[in-house]
Amino acid sequence: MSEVLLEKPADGIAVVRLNRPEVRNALNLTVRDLLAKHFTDLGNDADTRCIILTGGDKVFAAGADIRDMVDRTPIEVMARRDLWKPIASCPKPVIAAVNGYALGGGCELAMHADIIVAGEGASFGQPEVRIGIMPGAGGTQRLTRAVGKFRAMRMLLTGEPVTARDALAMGLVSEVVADAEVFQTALRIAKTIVSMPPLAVMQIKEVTLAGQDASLEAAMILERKAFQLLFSTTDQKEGMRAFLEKRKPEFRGR
Ligand code: DAK
Repeated sequence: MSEVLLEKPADGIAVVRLNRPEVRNALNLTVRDLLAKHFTDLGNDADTRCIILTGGDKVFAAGADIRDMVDRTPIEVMARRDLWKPIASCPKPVIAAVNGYALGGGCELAMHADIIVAGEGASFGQPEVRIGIMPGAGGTQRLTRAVGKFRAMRMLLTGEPVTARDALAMGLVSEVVADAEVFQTALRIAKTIVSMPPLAVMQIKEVTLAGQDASLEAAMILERKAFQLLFSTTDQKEGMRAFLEKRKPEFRGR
C-alpha cells in the first residue's frame, strides 16, 4: 500500500493521509515526493476545494526520516528539490487533522496548513536540536510568526514538545477536540469551506498569507485589490442577491 493515501470522502474534499505507522509516519523521500505530487495535482484540480492532511488517529508525523538523513552530505541535502514548496504554495485551503505526535518536520508540515485541528493527546515540538541539527522547513520561521519569539525559542532551543492545550493557548493550533473527533471536526470545517464561493476562498488564503510578510500598508493595498476583483464574479452578485431575497446562494466558482 502507498505510504501516502489519497481519499475523496465528500464532494470537493480530498484527504491526504500519511501511511507509515510502523515508523510514526516519518517523512522519508518517498513520502515527501508523494506529498509534493498530491499537493501539486490537487492545487490544479478544479474539483478539489479543500484538502485535509492527516496522519491517522495515532500519530501525525515524527519528523523527517532520521535513517534517511544520517549519512547525507551537505551537497546531497542541498541538491534535493524543494519538496515543501508545492504544499506551501497550494492555493486551496488545507486543514491539518493532528492526532498524537507532530514533531520536527511533522510539526513543520502541520504549520503548512491553514487550519490545525488537534486532538487532546496531540503534541507539537521541534526536537531537531537534540539530534545535532535544526529545523529546515519553517520551524524557526513559521513557528516564531505563529507563537512569538519567546515561546518559539523555548521550544526550538530545548527541543521540548508542548501539549495540544498549550499549543492552543500559544496560537499554534486552531482548535482542540477529543482525540476521536479530530477527523470528523476537520471534515465538518472542510464541508463548510466547500459551501463557500471558491474564488473568494482562494483570494482570502492568498492575501492572508502574502500579507503576513508585507508591510501593513502594502498588505492593505493587496487586500483592497482582491476585494475589488471579487466584484467581477457572479458569485458576488449571487451571494448578495440571495441574502436580500432571503434564500440560499448557489455559488458556481465564477
Ligand atoms: N525517523 C525515522 N524513524 C523514526 C522516527 C524518525 N523521525 N521517529 C520514529 N521512528 C521509528 C523508530 O526508530 C522506531 O523504529 P524501530 O525501532 O521499530 O525500527 C519506530 O519508529 C517507533 O519509534 P519509537 O519506538 O521511538 O516509538 P515511541 O512511541 O516510543 O516514540 C517518538 C515516538 C515520536 C516520540 C520517538 O520515536 C521520537 O522521538 N522520534 C524522533 C523524533 C524526532 O527527533 N524528530 C525530528 C526529526 S529531524 C529538511 C527540512 C526538514 C527536516 C529535514 C530536512 N530540508 C528542507 C532538507 C526535518 C528534520 C526532522 O524532522
